Amino acid sequence: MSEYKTAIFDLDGVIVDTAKYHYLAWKCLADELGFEFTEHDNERLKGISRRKSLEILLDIGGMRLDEKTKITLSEKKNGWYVAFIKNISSKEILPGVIDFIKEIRSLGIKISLGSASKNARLILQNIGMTEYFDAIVDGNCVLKAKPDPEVFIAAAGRLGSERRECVVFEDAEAGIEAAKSAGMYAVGIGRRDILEKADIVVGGFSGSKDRKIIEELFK
Ligand code: B16
Ligand code: MG
Repeated sequence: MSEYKTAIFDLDGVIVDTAKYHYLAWKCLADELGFEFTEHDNERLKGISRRKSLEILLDIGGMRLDEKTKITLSEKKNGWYVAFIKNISSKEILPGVIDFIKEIRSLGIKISLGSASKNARLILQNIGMTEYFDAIVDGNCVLKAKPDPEVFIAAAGRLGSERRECVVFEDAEAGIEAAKSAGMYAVGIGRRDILEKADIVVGGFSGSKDRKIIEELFK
């Protein structure tokens, strides 16, 4: 029988691809501030908190601003982002995820969200997936953002699971680092060259080869 009893899913990039909306919203801000922000730059912002993302963005633009302005800009970006995700639906759920969650749930595996986003509940509600989670831990529940392990440790705690019993599914380097420092098994979703610290890396939940590999973890 498997040593893993709990699966913790990151949201953006694992369950739904909202990265494009984060990018558009940050780009609106960069445009307004008068500097270029490319999709390549956006890779640096994946999986990390809104505040840390703003710091990186300002660094890219070579700008130094006071605390009050930073708060205003961060709220502004979030306003655009929330407007972009307002109409997302189940159509944007990444292929194979629901099916995979249903399957491991039927094996008795507990499911938690472990996301840096403060908008996670809104997204889950819009895509109709709230009910699949036994626990939801998001950016509102933690003080320290990924790569700090707090979000995943809190998820395990909510479910009464030992850290070594948890498998984390993550698409960002910072998230893989967080899972490993939490002492959990880390499955990278995406590219092996970016997620090299993960225990294994798969392209997603729908390819038959990838699917077999991740299903085996819970059997
Ligand atoms: P918000 P995840 C992360 O979500 C995103 O990947 C990251 O780009 C974003 O800055 C962060 O959430 C905070 O999001 O501004 O909505 O609070 O990948 O941890 O699910
Ligand atoms: Mg992510």
